[in-house]
Formats: sequence, C-alpha cells, structure tokens
Amino acid sequence: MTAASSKRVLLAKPRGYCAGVDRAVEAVEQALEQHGPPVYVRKQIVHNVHVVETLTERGAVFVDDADEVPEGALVVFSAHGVSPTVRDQAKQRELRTIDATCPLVTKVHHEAKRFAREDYDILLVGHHGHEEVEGTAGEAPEHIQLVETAADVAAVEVRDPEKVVWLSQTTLSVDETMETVRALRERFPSLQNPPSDDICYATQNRQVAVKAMAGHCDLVLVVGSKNSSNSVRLVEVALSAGAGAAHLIDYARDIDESWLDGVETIGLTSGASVPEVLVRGVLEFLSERGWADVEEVTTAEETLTFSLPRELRPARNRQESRAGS
Ligand code: 0O3
Ligand code: SF4
Repeated sequence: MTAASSKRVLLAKPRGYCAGVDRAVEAVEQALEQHGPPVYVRKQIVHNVHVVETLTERGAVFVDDADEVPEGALVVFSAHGVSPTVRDQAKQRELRTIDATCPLVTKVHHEAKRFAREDYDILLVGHHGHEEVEGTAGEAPEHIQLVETAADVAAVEVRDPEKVVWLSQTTLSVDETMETVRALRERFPSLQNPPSDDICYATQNRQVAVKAMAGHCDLVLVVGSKNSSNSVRLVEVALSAGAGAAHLIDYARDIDESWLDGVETIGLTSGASVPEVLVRGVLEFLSERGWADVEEVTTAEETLTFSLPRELRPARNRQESRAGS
C-alpha cells in the first residue's frame, strides 16, 4: 500500500490576461489581419517574451523607437502608453498609428493633465525607466516628479505643500505603494489622493489572489517575464505573504527541479501579460512529477472587457462611438 500523496497545486484565480492586455494583443492580431505584415509595434506590446515571439512570427516588427519605422508605415503603440512627444514624432514621420494603450493607463494620463492644468505638483509613484511612467510623466514633465519608494520621500521638494497630489503606475504593489504614500503624507499632510485607484483592478486582484494562497505554499511559481512589473510584484507579494519560496518563470522549462525538493503544496499564478497556454504548460510539467491534484483558489471574478482601439473597429462602429462620445 502506498501513502496518499500530499502533493497539490493551488491555482490562483484571477491570473493571467487582464482586459487591457487582451485588447492590446488582439489589436496587433487584427492589424496584421486587416493590413497585412509588416505591422510595426513601438516597444513590446506587452511585457511577455512568448507574446512578442508569437506576434513576431506572424509579421509584427517590434522597434524601440518610432524613428525606426519607415515613413508612412503602420505602427501600434503598446499597452503601456506613450508620451505626447512620441505621438508628435509619429505624426511628423506621417506614420499611421493604432493606439493600444490600456484605457486604465489613459485614465492616469488624463489625471496628470488635469492636475497639471490646475498647477499642482504631481508625485508619480512608479519605477524609473518603465515605459508607462515615461508616458505618464511626459504628459506634464514640468509638474511631475517620480517617487520610487518611501526612501525617496525625504528628497522630494514641492512649490506649495498645500497643492500636491500623488498618482501612480498601474502595476505596483498595493502595500508598498501605500507605505510610500504614508511617508509622503507625513511630509505633506494636505497630499491629495488620485480621484480613483491608479493601481488597476487586475493588478490588485492578482495580488489578493496570491496573498490568499501564499501562506499555504512551500513554493509559489509566477509565470511572467522579467521586465513585467506586475509579474515581478506577484513574486514579492507571495514571499511577503508567507510563501516558502517564490520564483518567476517564462516557461515550464525554466523550473529548476531542485526547487521541488521537499515541497508539497505549490502555488501557481501568472502576470497580467501572460497567456494561459503557458500556465497549462506548467501544470503539465508538475503533473508529470506527481502534482496532479489542482485546486483553484478564487478570490474575484473578472468580467471587464475593452473594445478594440478605434482605428481597428469597422467604420460604422467608429461613427457610433464618435456620436456617443
Ligand atoms: O507594466 P507591466 O510591466 O506590468 O506590463 P505587462 O507585463 O505588459 O502587463 C500589462 C500591464 C500594462 C500594459 C500597463 O498597465
Ligand atoms: Fe490595463 Fe491594468 Fe492590464 Fe495594465 S494591468 S493593461 S492598467 S488592465
């Protein structure tokens, strides 16, 4: 008689694609279908190696800068958004553009523009060099300063401490951001909050889900790429919520077999830019090694979807959306 196996997988839900990523990936697919290759994409459409490779095979050409796109060609702006300078650059080169910026990133751009118009000092919590932060800060560079962590707060200088607001990147750790905001508020008691949460629903939901299971897990595997802010945050959240260990992997093949030594419960989740097929690959890998018992841990149901960028909708729908706006 063999002892019952105590090996199990807890599978976080929600995980994987958010509404903004789904729309952005679909935008490139539709652009390829409607216009044929090559379709240029400024930066990675989303921060996922597999998505970028797959779209490249289908005729997308990823470039770092709009300068690299031949005049008159078609270019898609990534889900992370672009600054007005990039838009102007594209216009000057007479590029045809499709804007796949997530509407929830665009919302933060609108907030930045509004507070800049009202002459606030805007403290943007986010990661230096991240494309989303470059795009948002580019909306009002003279009003915005970047604050990465609570440690940066002492060095922040504002013109009028009564007229300060904080905004943020959409994909940060909620807990870490709140710590930074607490430190900011200690220095600037009149600090205003964003009109609504800038850290988006998908980022928050994935962190809540991983927190719910981390304490029961000897190991948490997060499927996601290294430059994916929200995926990297899930590893950190898992560790701080009590996971024995946590690792970020692009593919099942990245799993180091030694991570599995002495492990019973494995938590599995994926970042907002990660296709489900990669999670399936990890489940297969684990099943072949005795972790066939999979239990989904659900902390929220997501139903939000966004319609495709205007430039890709049929002409009739475009008119309706103009009339309704
Ligand atoms: O912003 P992040 O590095 O997490 O980007 P990903 O991995 O592409 O995920 C989608 C998030 C996004 C497009 C901006 O919020
Ligand atoms: Fe939009 Fe949030 Fe997804 Fe970013 S993570 S693309 S803000 S829904």
